[in-house]
Amino acid sequence: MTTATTDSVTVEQLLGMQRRMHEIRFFEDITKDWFSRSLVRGSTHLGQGQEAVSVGVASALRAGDTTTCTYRGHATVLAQGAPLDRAFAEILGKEQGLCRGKGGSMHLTDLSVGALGSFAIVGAHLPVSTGAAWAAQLLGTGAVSATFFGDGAANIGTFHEAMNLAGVWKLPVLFVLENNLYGEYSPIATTTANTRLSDRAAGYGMPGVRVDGNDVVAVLDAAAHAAERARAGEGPTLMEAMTYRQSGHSRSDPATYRPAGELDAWLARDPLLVCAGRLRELGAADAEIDAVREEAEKTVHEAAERALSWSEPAADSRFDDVWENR
Ligand SMILES: Cc1ncc(C[n+]2csc(CCOP(=O)(O)OP(=O)(O)O)c2C)c(N)n1
Ligand SMILES: [Mg+2]
Repeated sequence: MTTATTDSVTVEQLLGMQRRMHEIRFFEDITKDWFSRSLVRGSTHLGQGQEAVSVGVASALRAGDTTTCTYRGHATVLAQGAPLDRAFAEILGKEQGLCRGKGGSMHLTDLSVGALGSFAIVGAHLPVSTGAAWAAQLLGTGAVSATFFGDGAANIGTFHEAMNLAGVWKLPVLFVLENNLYGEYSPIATTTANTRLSDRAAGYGMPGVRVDGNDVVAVLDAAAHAAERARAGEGPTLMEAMTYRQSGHSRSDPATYRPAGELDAWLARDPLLVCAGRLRELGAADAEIDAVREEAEKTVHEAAERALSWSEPAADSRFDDVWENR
């Protein structure tokens, strides 16, 4: 696993990343609470514990770059810069939601920040990001596409097809594999012969790196290197970020299948704690670190209140934006 030093970041940058991770954590906690109070229809897939992957990669991207992600995608879309209140509104099915309330938790999308979509079909989005990268290559924009997916998705056909095409055409794609050790309720070793998924990059002619996905600095370093290669025309990278979802697969899963002690070991390496440690290494004071958390809490709670106060879509708008009107 590649390790990182804090040489590549300033205290200010890292405090910004810590703030964003706190915002995402508060967002997920509030969403969980809303589901338990039946304020939301459908299901939700929370990603507490995986925030450093999205925030680290987003910090390596720039305006014009694009992302796609999964149904466990709140963090990725928020890290790209989607507004908290409109993301909350989408989950609540409100008119002001990112997709005017028609997508919900599993489909957060915000084209204005390059977030091309969250996909509920496992693996469906890897070819979408590969296509966006092909467009960037043809148009010479210099943009990079990052696609986020799970360890389970690495066993889906589209993973191999997208990786192969990106490898052979040297497309500017960053394949971000969030290895959280489980696909739904199945531990990775019960579904996957070689659990070192970064090895698969070799089959498609691209570098494969395995990073500590709970260390936002390690993720940033690896993503910045991959993005630089992609922009220079050197092609895609597979980045396997080792991480852990602290709750179950979806809201209905109590995750009782996990071995005793596993969750506690990962909670001790919570990305917020790891980042706070990094900040102290850089000389940040505890008061600064605490202030970032408090500001994030206030911002997210205010956004949640706004979203709750917004209205339901009008019944006669139910077919608007379902098909493209030409
Ligand atoms: C094509 C397809 N097959 C099965 C499912 C059901 N399903 C939803 S999530 C999931 C597990 C995916 O695991 P992983 O890729 O590791 O992502 P994680 O949920 O751990 O983030 C499965 C099998 C689906 N949505 N799409
Ligand atoms: Mg998984």
